[in-house]
Amino acid sequence: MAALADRFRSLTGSEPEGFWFAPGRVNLIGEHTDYNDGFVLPFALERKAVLAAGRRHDDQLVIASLELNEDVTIALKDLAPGVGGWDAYLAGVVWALREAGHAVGGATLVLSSDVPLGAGLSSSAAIECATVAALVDLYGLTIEKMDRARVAQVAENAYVGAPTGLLDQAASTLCEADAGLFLDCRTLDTEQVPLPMAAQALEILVLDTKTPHSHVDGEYGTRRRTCEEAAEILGVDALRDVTDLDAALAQLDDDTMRRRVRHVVTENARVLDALALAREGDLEALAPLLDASHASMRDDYEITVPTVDLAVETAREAGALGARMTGGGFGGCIIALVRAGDADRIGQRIAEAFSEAGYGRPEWFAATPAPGAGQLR
Ligand code: GAF
Repeated sequence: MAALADRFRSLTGSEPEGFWFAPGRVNLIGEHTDYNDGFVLPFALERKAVLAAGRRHDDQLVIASLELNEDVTIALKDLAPGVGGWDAYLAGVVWALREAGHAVGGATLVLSSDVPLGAGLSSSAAIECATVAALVDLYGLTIEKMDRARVAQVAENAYVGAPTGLLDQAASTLCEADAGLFLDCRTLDTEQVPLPMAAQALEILVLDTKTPHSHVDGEYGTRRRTCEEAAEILGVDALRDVTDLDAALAQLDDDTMRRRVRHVVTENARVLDALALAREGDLEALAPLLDASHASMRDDYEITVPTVDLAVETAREAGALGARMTGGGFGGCIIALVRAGDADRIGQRIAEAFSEAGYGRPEWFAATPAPGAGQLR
């Protein structure tokens, strides 16, 4: 925060009005269900994007990044979708708030984030949600948390141009410490689900395979379009509405489409099963659901890659109770449910397997469910 304040002072000659943050997330279960009006169960990480922020009175947006050592100045009147690079994640939020009719003026926003980029841990949602949190407080806006998440999603969809669902922004905004966030992406009902990992002598290993992924890439959009086409053929609003999977599969001619539908429908069921188990407080029982989710993403949704599959298999061989890829796919991170104290040993074992296979060294940490966006001071 001292470095953020220094940079803020060098840009403005004054002190920041405050510091705001929003976290990255892992998704415990419920992958590619959000844009099918389905269910998700993420939790927030301690890794976060932090902003030193203050209002400006010259109708300019000054955005700086400590890590990139860059700054960008944009006039509010020039904000337009498709414009900008890394700064679009912040500028897009200002644009989305103003489009929604909120009285937001200029701002200086100095960013630092320790959420790894392109690792499937929602580094972009963390930046967007921290920006929403800062602007809401700076400009005295009244916006409920779910609507804040939706503004951040508009920034991602319309301004940055990535056709993602609400999972990441909802997690970054609404999660609470020591809990998962169950979200029904149609009704937007939520439930904070206690995840007392330590009390049950468990922990979640998060391992970054370092195989980068990107949502602006075509594969995510292709999966989404296939789901929408399938819903249309099946005569439902969204795949969430498929109640008889076998009957639905019998109506589809295309094998790829059938497998995409099977993933979404079975994944939604797994989230509901996971919710029921977590409500009962039986966290170890989540393990087979994590394994089944991974198999479904690998075989039916086809969004895993060899590094991710090797990490999951090795985690299990090394004693993880269950493991799966987390996030949008095509690289990024896995999570593994492990006995307390095992995370580092299992991470080391995966690193050895990567080395034997000629892959680069992964990075890992044990995750604790952390709170969503807010003001630091
Ligand atoms: C990415 C997207 F941003 C989310 O909306 C979600 O679809 C996820 O991939 C897959 O579950 O993180």
